[in-house]
Amino acid sequence: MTKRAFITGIGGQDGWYLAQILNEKGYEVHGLTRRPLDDEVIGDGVPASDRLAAHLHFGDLTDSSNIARLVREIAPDEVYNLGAQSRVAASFHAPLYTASVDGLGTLRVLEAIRLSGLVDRTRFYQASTAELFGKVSQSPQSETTPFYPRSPYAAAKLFSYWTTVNYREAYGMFACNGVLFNHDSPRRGKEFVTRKITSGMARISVGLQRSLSLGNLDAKRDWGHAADYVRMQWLMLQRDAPADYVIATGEQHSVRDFVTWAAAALGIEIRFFGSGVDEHGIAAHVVGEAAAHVKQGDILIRVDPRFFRPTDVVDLVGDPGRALNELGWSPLVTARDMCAEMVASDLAVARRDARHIPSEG
Ligand code: F7E
Repeated sequence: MTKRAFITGIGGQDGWYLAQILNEKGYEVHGLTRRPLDDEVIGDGVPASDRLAAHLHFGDLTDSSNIARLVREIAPDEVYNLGAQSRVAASFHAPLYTASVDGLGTLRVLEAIRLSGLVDRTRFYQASTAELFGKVSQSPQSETTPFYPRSPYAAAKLFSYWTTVNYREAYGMFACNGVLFNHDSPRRGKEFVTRKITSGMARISVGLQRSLSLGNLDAKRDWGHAADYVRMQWLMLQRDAPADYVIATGEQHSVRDFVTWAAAALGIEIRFFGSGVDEHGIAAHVVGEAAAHVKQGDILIRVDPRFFRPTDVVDLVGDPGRALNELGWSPLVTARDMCAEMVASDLAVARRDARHIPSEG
């Protein structure tokens, strides 16, 4: 029997990687998306929409009746609730919308499953987040670490986490939380710091941009690769019994480290001087193609307080021990290798863009 999966947020980074895996496993894949799939051409030259064999359904998580109809009609074996307003900084500007999508949206999907009489059939995965740990009380963070959300995004996700647990306990639903630490890839949106850095540095290296402005360079994250993390999302729903898992690499790096790696992958050695808003990243040594556009002493990185958050989460690192012990999962890609992959992809795009800019005179 062909299994049917329903992915909310199929148009996002994780939706894309997960749909690929499910396609390979022979699932019939359905996806909810607010807009036509991303046609952004990344380094591999292929638009995301070309690679997905999925039935797309238009709508979003604020629309209860649409979700109820879709769940009833699709009658999925597995639901992956990846849809979200996932930008933490934006959630401070749009807290009510964020609460509706990231909090109530989960309840809408769970209720649709319950009211369609699918509680015994449909397995449910909730995209929970390391942002739940927020102002952390212990390091590394595991399945037993207390939550302390620090943004409207995290507060909404807290509601979804506990709602998922409650549907498991109240109705016996196979419902799981994956508490995922940051996971990125060449398909990450440019509003997230990793892709902002790899895209910005690639553009600097080909002369399309002079410098890059960032916020808190001291923030530390546990970065993994999205392709590794969606494997774990699928694995969680194949267990005999539902449970919640932390998904992380166990390694922590700062935003400043990530900038240094991205620059190094482009032949630029960056050194940081100054502190706070006066900190600068300066090109100390440049080799290869970048040397045509970047000179020693150029200021490449600036700090702009516009990118600070009213309350930030500054010190995340996960303990993926349970995922390893119970599911045999461990990440294959390190943060630094992921950074190199993202730089290579963004460099291909920047070179294409540079060729299309008519030269002066
Ligand atoms: O920020 C700092 C920023 O926006 C990482 C989402 O997938 O992962 C993601 O949330 C850190 C923060 O991701 C800039 O202050 C410095 O401390 O890449 P980010 P995030 O907020 O960690 C979690 C697990 C999720 O669940 C979320 O949905 O980097 N930072 N300068 C900056 N961040 C951004 N965006 N832009 C900057 O210029």
